[in-house]
Amino acid sequence: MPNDAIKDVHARKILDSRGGFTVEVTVSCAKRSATAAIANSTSTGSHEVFAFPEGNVDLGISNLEEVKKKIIGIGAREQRNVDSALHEVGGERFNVIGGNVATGVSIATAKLAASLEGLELYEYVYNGFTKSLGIKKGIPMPLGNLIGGGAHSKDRMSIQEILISPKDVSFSNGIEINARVHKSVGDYIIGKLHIPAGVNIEGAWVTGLADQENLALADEMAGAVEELGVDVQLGADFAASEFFKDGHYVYGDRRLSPADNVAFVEKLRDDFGLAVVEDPMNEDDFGGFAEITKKIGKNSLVVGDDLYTTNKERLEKGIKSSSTNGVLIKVNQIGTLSDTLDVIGLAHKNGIKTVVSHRSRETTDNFIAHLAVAFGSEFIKTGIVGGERVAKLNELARIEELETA
Ligand code: 2PG
Ligand code: MG
Repeated sequence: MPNDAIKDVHARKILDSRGGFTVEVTVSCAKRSATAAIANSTSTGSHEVFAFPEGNVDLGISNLEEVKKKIIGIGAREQRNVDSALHEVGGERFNVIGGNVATGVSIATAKLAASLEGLELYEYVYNGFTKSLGIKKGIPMPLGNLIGGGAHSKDRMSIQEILISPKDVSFSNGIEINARVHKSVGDYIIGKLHIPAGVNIEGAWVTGLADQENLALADEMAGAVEELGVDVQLGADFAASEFFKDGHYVYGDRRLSPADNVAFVEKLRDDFGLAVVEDPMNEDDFGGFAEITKKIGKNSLVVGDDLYTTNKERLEKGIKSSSTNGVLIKVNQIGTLSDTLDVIGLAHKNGIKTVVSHRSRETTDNFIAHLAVAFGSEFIKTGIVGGERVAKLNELARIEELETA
């Protein structure tokens, strides 16, 4: 047996950042092991794989015990073979072992192979997979969640996330600027507006203000750092499927038809200079996305998250319909690194930009920082504060140091 042959696969139940349960998986060969912890979500896309069989973490773990024989014996460097075995035993849309368990095995395998090669995870993924696709590795910009609404906050704002990203700065400078804007929003709403605000599950401010009021607030606070000579762009993850009710988009007491929503999104883009617009339409409305992309895609990145769920067939459909010029990447939406690499390859071939993203109920694992570099992604979308969020940001600052040394 070659010395990278997988000898054991072990999944254990761990807490996510919201106090729910998720898994981490340890994959071992003769002399080494590696572990990957996988996040949970709140606004889950309908077309994602199932995170756990029947939503039950314990069942995912016990089902993996029964089927892990298929994975044992495969070389850790044989990522595609491990991921194919996961599909064989995992069930349709991973309904047998769960997408989070599959993702844990898949990412832990890549980490183990990287460690056997003596490489950082990002170098291993880049050298072994994405370089040959013509992708250039690079440090993404931080796209940070500043003000929250929607399913993540359950307050007055329908839009799920108001995001910020500084332009033309280094990554480590960028996270400092994002943190500064985040702090100034808190100081302003608590100190000046006397709103007893708090932060949501991703560390974004929950203000009790409505959509446009929050966008105006974010715009003002982002503008305040211009004196430092830095331009901070705004973005928004509408997560519109969450407030698409009976054929209408519901913003407070306003109900917009799909056509009116297209116009409204365009107006918000114009009023607040949104550089990134994620999921502005319902998750199956490839045509509605295309209308928005036609209107604003020249100057803004229109990103599909629930629209694509990191699924190659759905991205193919989006490319045919010119639905977006960007795709959000979350490995556990599809369940394996190989499937994710297929999406990255397809996006690259078609000039679609990629944004690697955290999930709302995270772990302290930092593997998405490495993937964002290896995938040559434009942005890494994560929080601005909170241990499980800064775990990714600080790892990217370390990688930036390695890459610029
Ligand atoms: C999103 C993500 C992360 P969730 O919608 O982009 O912010 O949320 O993990 O709840 O799907
Ligand atoms: Mg989203």
